[in-house]
Formats: sequence, structure tokens, C-alpha cells
Amino acid sequence: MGFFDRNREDVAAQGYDPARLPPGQYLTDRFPVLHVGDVPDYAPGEWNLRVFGEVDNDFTLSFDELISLPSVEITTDIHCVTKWSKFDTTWKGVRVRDLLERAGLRSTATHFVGHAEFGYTANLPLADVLRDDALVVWEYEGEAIEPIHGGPVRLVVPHLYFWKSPKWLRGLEVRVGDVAGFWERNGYHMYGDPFREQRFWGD
Ligand SMILES: Nc1nc2c(c(=O)[nH]1)N[C@H]1C(S)=C(S)[C@@H](COP(=O)(O)O)O[C@H]1N2
Ligand SMILES: [Mo]
Repeated sequence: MGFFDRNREDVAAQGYDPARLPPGQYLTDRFPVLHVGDVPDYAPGEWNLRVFGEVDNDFTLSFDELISLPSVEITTDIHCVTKWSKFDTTWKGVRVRDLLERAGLRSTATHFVGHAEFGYTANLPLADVLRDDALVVWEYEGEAIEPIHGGPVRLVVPHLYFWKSPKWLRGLEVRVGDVAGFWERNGYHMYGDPFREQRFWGD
């Protein structure tokens, strides 16, 4: 039996539907920390979020403004390209769609870039952030997100590999046309569907 079949058997033995585990992944209970560079340390009131690009009215939100908007909670599986998956993670936040609509999203927009502190970016087709489960989040499992996991605020786009979910989110940009983000310039796939195992260029 191969590595992946064994991992699927482990998942089934724990009582989960093995179809939830994408090819080449293994299930973990831990919450690994994965990022390049430093963890930002914000002074109170320093963090904000800019919504800009192919919109009629760009705007900037403070943390207090963000968390006063209508929010939703999702429970979802997450999948890192380094092969760990974690099931049933719970996040609270505002739908990306709601923020983009508030900014007056133009019908000409086709793509999206999530901007994080220190210049980390991730690109996605616009449709992938207009889904119900694409969120700008500030709570994980009912608590403030720890700085190492992207607090105060990160993006969560759970149907794609987790590199598409920038930690320390600072900007939502909508665009006409695609542009490679940080990992996408460095060999990772432009789309990154874990169930089609789109890890690297050419996958
Ligand atoms: N700003 C920023 N966001 C990032 C990354 C990063 O290096 N910088 N790494 C990504 C990758 S590859 C993964 S798997 C997840 C990891 O999130 P976690 O550390 O909370 O598990 O964050 C993503 N978001
Ligand atoms: Mo990752």
C-alpha cells in the first residue's frame, strides 16, 4: 500500500470520510506554523485594511470597524502544500465578497490579490474570493488569532492550498488580469486546487 492510501486509511480509522483528504496529503491534529520572514508586532490601532483596485470607492478599515461588520463563522478543512491537512477548523470573519461589494466592485474585475505585511501576496481568480467561505478573519476556534497564525487578521480561502490565505492581511486588491503572487513567482501553481494536486508550475 502506498503512502497516500495509508494516510486515507488513517483518516477513515479516525471516523472521517477519506474523500476529505486531498491526494498526497496527511491529516494532522496539530496546527503547524508556516511562513517566511518575521511575525509583525502591531501597536494598538496600528493595523488597518485597505480595499482597493478595480472598485469605485476604495476604503480603509480599522480593526474596530472591521469587527463591527456583519460576520459569519465557518468550519472547514485546510490543506498546506507541504502536505499537512487539518480538518474542522473554525474561523469567524467578514466575507471578502461583502467588503468588495461595499467598495463598489467593478464588473471589469477578473482577479484578486491578498496583500500581507512585508510584501507577501497571493493571487486568486475573483470568483474564488466571491464564495461564501472566503473570509477576512480575526477569530480561530472562538479566540483572537495568535500572531504566529496571522493575527490580528488573516485571509482564509479554504478550498485552495493554504498559501493562498495570507496571514497579517493588510490589503484586498481587485484587478483586471492576473499577476503572480509571492509563492506563485517562486514555483507554486497559479491556482492551487488541492484536490487536483496543483502544487507547482506545470502540475
Ligand atoms: N503573510 C504570509 N501569509 C502566509 C504565509 C507567509 O509566508 N506569509 N504562508 C502561507 C502558507 S504556505 C501556509 S500553509 C499558511 C500557514 O498558516 P499557519 O501558519 O497559520 O498554519 O499561511 C500562508 N499565509
Ligand atoms: Mo503552506
